[in-house]
Amino acid sequence: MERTLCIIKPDAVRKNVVGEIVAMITEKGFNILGMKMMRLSSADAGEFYAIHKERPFYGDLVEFMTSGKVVVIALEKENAVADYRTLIGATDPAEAEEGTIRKRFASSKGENAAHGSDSVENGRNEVAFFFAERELIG
Ligand code: FUP
Repeated sequence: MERTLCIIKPDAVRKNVVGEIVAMITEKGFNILGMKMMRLSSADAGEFYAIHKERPFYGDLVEFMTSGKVVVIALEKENAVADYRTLIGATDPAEAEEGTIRKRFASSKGENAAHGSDSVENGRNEVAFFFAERELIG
């Protein structure tokens, strides 16, 4: 079983579409192991996106991710990482397929409604970044 991390980003929380996104995820057969609403600190968002530290959009990304509440969701399923990437769609909503979370709810490449882990290893690491093992219910 693979794990992957979903973050429903501040733009989607502000649009009141948390429920619709959770429904899209569970309809695809993902098991929710853990879910919590939180407001990220700059330190947390900066560390989470440390891989992008040298990119020109890093400052705006950290600012956006700390601009309001997020919902972090630990997901499990066979082939979870690739299947969840398919469900969220391309980073840029203009390139995202019909029926994807980003096509429906994202407004730009920066404010794109949902995060998804990009590899099996990152899926496990990103779930562990936000959840203690005892918080995860199989
Ligand atoms: P993704 O894995 O689809 O979330 O995309 P990336 O890991 O490439 O980017 C992570 C986040 O950085 C995106 F969700 C939004 C932000 N970003 C920008 O703001 N501008 C860009 O050109 C690329 C990414």
